[in-house]
Amino acid sequence: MTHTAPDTGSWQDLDRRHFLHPFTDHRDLAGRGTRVIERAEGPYIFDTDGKRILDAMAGLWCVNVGYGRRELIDAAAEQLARLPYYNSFFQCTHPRAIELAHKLARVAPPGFERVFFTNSGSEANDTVLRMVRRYWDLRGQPYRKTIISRVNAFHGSTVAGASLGGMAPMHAQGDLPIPGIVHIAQPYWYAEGGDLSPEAFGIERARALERKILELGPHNVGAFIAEPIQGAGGVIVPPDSYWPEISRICKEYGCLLVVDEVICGFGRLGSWFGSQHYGLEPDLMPIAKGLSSGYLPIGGVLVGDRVADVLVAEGGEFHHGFTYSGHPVSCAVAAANLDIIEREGLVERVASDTGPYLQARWRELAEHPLVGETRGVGFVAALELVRDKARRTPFDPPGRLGVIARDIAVCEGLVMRAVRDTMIIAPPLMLERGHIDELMDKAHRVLDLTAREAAAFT
Ligand code: PXG
Repeated sequence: MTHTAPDTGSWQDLDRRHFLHPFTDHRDLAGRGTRVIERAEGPYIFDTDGKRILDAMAGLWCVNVGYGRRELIDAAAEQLARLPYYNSFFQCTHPRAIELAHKLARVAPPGFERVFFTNSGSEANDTVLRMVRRYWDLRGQPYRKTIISRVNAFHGSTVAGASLGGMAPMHAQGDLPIPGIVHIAQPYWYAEGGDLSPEAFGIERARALERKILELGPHNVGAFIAEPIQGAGGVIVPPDSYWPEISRICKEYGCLLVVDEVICGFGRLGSWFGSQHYGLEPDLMPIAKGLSSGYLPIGGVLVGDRVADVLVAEGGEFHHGFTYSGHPVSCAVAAANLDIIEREGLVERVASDTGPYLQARWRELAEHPLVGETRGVGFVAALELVRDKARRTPFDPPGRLGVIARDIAVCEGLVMRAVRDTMIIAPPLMLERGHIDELMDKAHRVLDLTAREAAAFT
């Protein structure tokens, strides 16, 4: 029997008829068609038309070690054959989850000895919500239920994840946030800093946390949650003054600090965790994405001793968990992934070699007439497309030029995302300098081509 693979058109047709994509306007998508990604190797993805594209988003911020890694494929295959599934409920456990938990305790900052496994970052943040509230109940302070987050934060798409996040379009669908979650303004200096210096603005936005805690009453506030650098919100790098002030406030009022490491964890900022880059001492760290480099779904919450000691010593049964908590195959792949990161020194490379190189070259783009600001840390970066550089005037309507630039980028063989009119990258950590040069050549060309389109805007 001969078997011919469907062509691009047939895939697109079936896709349109049956597949509801995440975060997608389906009627719009049906009109525009989809790009069918079929295989990947190293930092490149290939579509069904054979086009090779440099994936400067590492999938969706996750393929840290790059595509096609034999060790990860073998780890999955071996574990599938030996024990494809067993649960870790009812007094059972299995070697792969134990090994991964042990490895995580080794790479995590001191004071993080324990992990609760989930399947995604969203489930990790649902777990955070329940753990924070359980912790304060056990501490005899049951009023400390409110969690403070930030506008334009992203913490996932489940009900708790979307509520913790600060995305207005998500809140508008489904009557979110759920009670007990409130949001303060974000440290987005370029868009919201006005005449303040970045330093002054950072302090001002951190003090929004203090004002909110005092408004709610410190005895009612359980935790503050934030990404070290907001990812999906547009790679918002806070001014240097921001995090030290946030740390001071959390300590002063005794509220837990939850640092969402789903994007910044596992090397992206040139440190194992984004918390370390900013010198933070979190109580809980939700993780996912780079934990397995996206090869299989897995997430978790790294639980600091302050919380873990109470949950373990006094908590009794924690009525929470998932069928696939600590899935053996996902754990095997994640452990092999951490081995690669360690063996190849990817964190150190991003810290001292390829990260500084990428950032220096990315800053060149600030010379372009369309670019109002470039920013980034390690292997995550952004630039702002603006109509008037001097006045920081955005394009009107917002977001349209960003989509144009994104589409041009793909045509030029580069995945570069648009968040409104902010162009962002978060490439695989295994990029070599040659790949970075390729990325930059393409980015320059994308900006030049985008400028031609921008000329048509009034
Ligand atoms: N926290 C952060 C900081 C994230 O970026 C999640 C939690 C949720 O993880 P899961 O595994 O449940 O998706 C994320 C996810 C985008 C985009 O448009 C970003 C994410 C997810 C979907 C789209 O950049 N980040």
